[in-house]
Amino acid sequence: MHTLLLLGLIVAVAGSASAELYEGDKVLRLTAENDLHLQFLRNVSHTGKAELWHPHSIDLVTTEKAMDFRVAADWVSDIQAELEKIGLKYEILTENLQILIENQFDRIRTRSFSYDYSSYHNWDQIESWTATIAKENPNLISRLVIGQSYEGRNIYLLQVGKRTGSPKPAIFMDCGTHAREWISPAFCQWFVKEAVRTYGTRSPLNSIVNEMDFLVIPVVNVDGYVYSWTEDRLWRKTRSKNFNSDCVGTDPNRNFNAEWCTSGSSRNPCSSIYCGPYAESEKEVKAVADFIRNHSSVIKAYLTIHSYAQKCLFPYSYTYSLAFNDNELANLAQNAVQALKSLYGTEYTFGSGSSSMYLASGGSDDWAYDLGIKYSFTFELRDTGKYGFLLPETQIRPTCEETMLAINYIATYVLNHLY
Ligand code: DDK
Ligand code: ZN
Ligand code: ZN
Repeated sequence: MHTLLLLGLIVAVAGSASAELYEGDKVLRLTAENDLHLQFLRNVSHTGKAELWHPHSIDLVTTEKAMDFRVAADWVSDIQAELEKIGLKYEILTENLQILIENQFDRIRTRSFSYDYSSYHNWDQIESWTATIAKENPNLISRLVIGQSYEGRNIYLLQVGKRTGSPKPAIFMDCGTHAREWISPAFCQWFVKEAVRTYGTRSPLNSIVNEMDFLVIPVVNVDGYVYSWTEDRLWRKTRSKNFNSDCVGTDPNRNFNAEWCTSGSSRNPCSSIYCGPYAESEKEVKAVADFIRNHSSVIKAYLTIHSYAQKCLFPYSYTYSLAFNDNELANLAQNAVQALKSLYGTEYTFGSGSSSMYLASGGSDDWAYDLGIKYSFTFELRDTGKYGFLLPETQIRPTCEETMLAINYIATYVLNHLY
């Protein structure tokens, strides 16, 4: 514990800030009502004046569904005028994105520091946390390095489960695949902390870790995560160089070998959903895929934690076709989001990725599912756009607490339906 405290103090003093990349940028929520509106949205996003924030593929914009766009400062007044001219209704979600970003970093800089799970942590802190928590709980947690990132950082996996001396079924869960989705690594840390806290008690989580192993990667995309702390808070992709372009990075969740680079992904290295030069081109993706392949006989469920949208998704995302156990997955998802809602009333939707979100090929959940892991879920945590990726730290605890209920539900179900 002392190591962590000391480390925290140093980091709190050093702080970190993003360059002013988003000064004056606004986030607008728009609902297109006709083809003219759709055409306008496609045009502006191809010019780069506005960017569909999340979901990411402009060709999937339809009428009826509200869509959030980040509008670059220089174009805000032009675009607002255009929107009014064509009668496209909008709501301003964020007045000035840079201020929201700076507020978050200010709070991180000025808070009195202790390793608490209701704060966002930078990579150095998380890395030393993985060492400490494993060391302090040798009968429950072991730490493995499953590979290195493009920039040479270790990718850690925490095996969380009571040592029984015989092989146990396992649930694999990864966080931090997308750099800017900070609530995701915060959740993986929360989960491990809860496993430690409830160990030896009569809690559902304790029964789970007695009989199964949770294989948890707190941050998959470590380079991107670091970059989101130091350079660009809204970075999504990896940080690998592209040979044919000055644009950096590949979308790790389009880089898995599941109908790779077909629908809902881009061959343009500048796109935030760039699929990469080939499947598993990213070292981080290869490390995760290799680990899962090598342990596929014990892994009974795959969970990947993202934000934001408040959704529980399951295969498929690369096609509108249904998974063979679609009914079972839908039931499971429904019960999981119901458990989640029971705590604070937070509403999640659920369904296959393609029907509930958008077509997206090369995703880890579809890949794991096609490998034979029949319980495969993508969680999109809070919120639904008010803060989006800049979810305030005050929401970490409630978000993690409610998400625990959904994860516990799924884990218990899997334990009772081993295959
Ligand atoms: O990768 C995405 O675009 C989101 C998380 Se930010 C998930 C999309 C659904 C699952 C894709 N396999
Ligand atoms: Zn994501
Ligand atoms: Zn997301």
